[in-house]
Amino acid sequence: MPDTDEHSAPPQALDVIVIGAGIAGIYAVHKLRGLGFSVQALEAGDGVGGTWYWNRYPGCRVDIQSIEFSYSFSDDIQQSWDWSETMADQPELERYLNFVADRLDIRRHIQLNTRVTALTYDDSGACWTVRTEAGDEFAAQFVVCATGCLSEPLAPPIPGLETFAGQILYTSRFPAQGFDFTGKRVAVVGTGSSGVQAIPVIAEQAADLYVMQRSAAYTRPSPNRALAQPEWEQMKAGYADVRAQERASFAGTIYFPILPTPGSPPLTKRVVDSTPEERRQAIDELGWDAPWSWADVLENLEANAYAGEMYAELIRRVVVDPETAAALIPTYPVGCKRVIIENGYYQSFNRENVHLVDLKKGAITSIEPAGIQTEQDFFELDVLVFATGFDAMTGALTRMDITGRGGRTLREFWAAEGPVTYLGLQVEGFPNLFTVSGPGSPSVRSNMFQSIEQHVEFIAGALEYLRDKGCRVIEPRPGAADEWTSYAATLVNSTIMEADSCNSWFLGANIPGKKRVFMPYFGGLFSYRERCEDIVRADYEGFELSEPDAEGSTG
Ligand code: N01
Repeated sequence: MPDTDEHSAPPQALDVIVIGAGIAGIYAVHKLRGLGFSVQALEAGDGVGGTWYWNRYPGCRVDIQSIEFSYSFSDDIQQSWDWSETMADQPELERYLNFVADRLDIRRHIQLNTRVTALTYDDSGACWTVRTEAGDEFAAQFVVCATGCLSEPLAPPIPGLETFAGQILYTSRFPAQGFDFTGKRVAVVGTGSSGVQAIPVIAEQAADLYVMQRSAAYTRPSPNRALAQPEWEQMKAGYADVRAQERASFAGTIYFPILPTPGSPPLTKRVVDSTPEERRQAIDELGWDAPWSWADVLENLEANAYAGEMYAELIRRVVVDPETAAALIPTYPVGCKRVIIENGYYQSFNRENVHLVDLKKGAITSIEPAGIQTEQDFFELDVLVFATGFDAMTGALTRMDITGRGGRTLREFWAAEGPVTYLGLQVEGFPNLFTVSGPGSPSVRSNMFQSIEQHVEFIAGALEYLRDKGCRVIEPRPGAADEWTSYAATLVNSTIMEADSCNSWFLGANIPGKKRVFMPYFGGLFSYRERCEDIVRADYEGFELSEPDAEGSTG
C-alpha cells in the first residue's frame, strides 16, 4: 500500500478516507499515514478542530482538566504546548488542535470545505465510494468515520422560525468572529451545557436576556483558574504519571469535577442513612460537592432524590427570587444527564436584565418576525440563540447515505434496530467501515481524547493486521454486534440512567421517534480497553477477516 501524495494519486489508490478533522480525524490521519497507508481526510468545516471548531459560542469551555483533555500519544506535543487555564476554553482548544495539525504536518492530507453526503460499498472490490456535497467522488478500501458524537445540531421545529426579522444564532454554528450582544434583546432557547455556559456571558452584554428553559439542569461551579507558567511547568513534568493514572482510571480521567479528587478516601456514607441535619451540614461544609459526597447517589432513585433535594437547597441559596429559584430546580434524577460545569450561571438570574421563562408553564408556540410567542406571553427580541442540542452519537452517521452490503442503509438499519454495533467500531453488513467513538463505546462517558486515541490505535492495528495477513475485508462476524450491544445494555439496565423521567440525549430521548437506547458504553474505558486488548490477542475475535468475493459475500 503506497504512501501516496493525494495531489498526484488517482482516487482509487487511497487506502483510507477519514471523514472529519477533529480530535479523531487528526490523530487517525497521522497514525495511518505513519503506518504507510495512503489517507485522505474530508472535513466539512473550513478549518480543523471538529467540535472545537464549530462550537464557538461565548463561554464555551471543556469540563475536565486541560492537562487531561489533550493527546497523550506524543510527548513532544505534550511538552511543546502550554495551557493557560486549568480547564481550557474553546479558542484555546481550537488553537491547540491547529497546533497539533501543524506539528504533525498533516494538513496536506486534509481537504477542507468538503461535506461527505454518501458512502456506498462495492462488495466485489471491497471498496467504498465516497461522495461529497459538491458532487466529487473518492474511492477507498477503508472509511474511518471520525464524525464526532455531538456534531449533528438540532434545529428546533418551531413554526415561523424563518420569519424572524432579527438575528438567529446557533451555539453549535456560532460565527467565528463572535457576536456583540450589547444593547440587544436576546433569547437563549435551551439550558443544556451549551446554553448554561453561554448565558452568563451573554447576560453581561445584552440589554435583556430571556432564558427559555424547558428542563432545568444540574450544574456545579467550574473550578477553572489561570495556570501560571511555573505551576504549568511543574505539571508538565508530571505528564507520565498523569497519563498512567488516566489509563488505570475508570473513564480515562482523574480530575473530573464531580468525582472525588485523586487520593481522597473512597466514599462510604450512604445518603439513605443520613439525617436531615447531616445533609444540611454537608451543604454548609461542602457546597456544590455535597450532593456528590455520598456513595449511593447514583445507585437508586431513593438515594438520588436526596441529592436532588440538596441541589434544590443550593440553588435557593444563590438565586434571590424564590419563584425563579423554584423554576431552576430540576425534576429528573441527578446524574442521568450530563452534569454541567458552569461559570456564574445561577448568579446570572440575580441580574435585573435576565429573565427566566419557564416553558413548562407555557411552551413556545411560534416565532414571529418580532420575537417569540409562548402560550403565555410574547417576547420582543433582536437576537435568538438556539442551544437546543444534537442528534447525538448516531446523527452524524445517519445524516449520510451509508449503503452497505446488499443495499442496506445504516439509517434504516439503526432506525429499526437501534444503534447495534460491535464495540462501537463496526456495524454488521458494513465491511471496512469504522466509527470512532461510535455508539456502544465509552466515548462521551469518558475522556474523549483517551477514548479516541484507543479507537484510532485499535483501527490502525486492525488494518496493519489485515495487511500482514493479506486480507482485504474486515467486518463483525454474524451475531457479534448483537451480542456486544445486548451485553452493553445489561450494564445500564435498571440504573438511574434509564429512568422514565430522564429524557437525556444519551438515550436519544431528545429526538422524537428515535429509538430509546442508552448509546454510550457504560462500563468505563478501562474495562472496555481490556476487552479490546483481549479481542486483539485472540486474533480479532468477533471480527471476520476475508478476501472480497465475486459473488458479493465474504468468507
Ligand atoms: O445540548 P443538550 P447541549 N424548545 O441536549 C432544550 C456536550 N457539551 O448542546 O432537556 C425549547 O444538553 C433542551 O430541553 P429538554 C455535553 O456532553 C459539553 O447543551 O429537551 N427547548 C435542553 O435544555 C452536553 O451534554 C460542554 O427539555 C428546547 C437544550 O435545549 C452535550 O454537549 C459544553 C427545544 C439542549 O441541551 C449537549 O449539550 C457544551 C425546543 N424546541 C456541550 N429543543 C462542556 O462543558 C431542545 N431544547 C465540555
